[in-house]
Amino acid sequence: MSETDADLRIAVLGVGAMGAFHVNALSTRIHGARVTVVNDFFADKAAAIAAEVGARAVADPFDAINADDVDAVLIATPGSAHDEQVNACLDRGIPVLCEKPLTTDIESSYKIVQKEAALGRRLIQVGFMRRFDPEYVALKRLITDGGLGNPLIVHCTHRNPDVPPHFNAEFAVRDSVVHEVDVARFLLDEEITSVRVISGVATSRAPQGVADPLIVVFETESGRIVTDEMFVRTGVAYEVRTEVVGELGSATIGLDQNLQVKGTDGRWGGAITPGFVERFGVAYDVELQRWVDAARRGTVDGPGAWDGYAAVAVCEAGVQAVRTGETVTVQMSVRPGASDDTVAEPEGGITAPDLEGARP
Ligand code: ISE
Repeated sequence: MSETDADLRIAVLGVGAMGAFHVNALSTRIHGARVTVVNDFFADKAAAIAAEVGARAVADPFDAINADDVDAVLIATPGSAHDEQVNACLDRGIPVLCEKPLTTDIESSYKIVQKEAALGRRLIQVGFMRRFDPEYVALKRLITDGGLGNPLIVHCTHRNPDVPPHFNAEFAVRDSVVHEVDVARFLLDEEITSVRVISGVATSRAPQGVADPLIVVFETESGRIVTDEMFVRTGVAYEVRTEVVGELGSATIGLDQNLQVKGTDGRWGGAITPGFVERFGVAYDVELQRWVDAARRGTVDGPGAWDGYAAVAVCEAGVQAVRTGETVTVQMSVRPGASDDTVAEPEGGITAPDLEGARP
């Protein structure tokens, strides 16, 4: 940026459902930013989304990253494209918000961690939006303030109403369980050291031979246990709950406690959340606003390359656990310049997000 108070000019790579959602947010609800360039594998899709927000469509993602009218990049392309695209952002020295996964294998993720460390400044944020959800923020604060005493166990439930047929157990680990991996690291402030995946009777909604649901059991460095029920074809709704059990009590989030109605039909109840955009819409917008604000200050204010790498490493162990049925140890290299804080935390700490102007 030439002026510190100028809008952050953003290239969005990949405008499938998530990328298009972010383009819309950046153009309507997020302050201090504007989308100048849109890129997608499908040129007509890029052109249509670009036209909606007064941006230009660029066919080559690397031309988009290196364009003169781009100060920062948001990557929402398929995971297999992330490695080269994130590296190109580092080469140019501009901030990048990359949807998970950081890359699709441990080695390339670690190389990115090392490359950013060598640059001496943080440029990468990874799209673990749950860290910006008001309920997760409140839970984290409760733990940090000692309200639960020593947290002993985290129980997670992650249910999707439906997914495409290619979504097998390994895919579910990489694409869905990855969120609980980050949540566990965020809430407990320590690394995950081993993973076990148990599958029982599968739902008849799952394709033949696909294990769904799964119970994933993580162990952390200090020996805490995290359980995750991962069920991606419930046929019901989007349900993400987290309960932390500590020495002084327990706390639960994600109870869908919205408007409760008692009707003349003799029934009572509220609305169930259909999908992740509805459940985490506010979190996505807070994430974007904090990323934009931080980028304009020349910094990063959210989960970074190390968190992306750690998630890839744990998911890789998770995939091995699916394949072998064994408890698999997570293989992680040393964090460059590691100090006591091994789990990166947002620069702004765990303060409640400012929701002003960030409602989907
Ligand atoms: C999806 O990619 C997400 O990120 C959602 O948050 C998660 O609930 C879903 O299972 C994933 O497929």
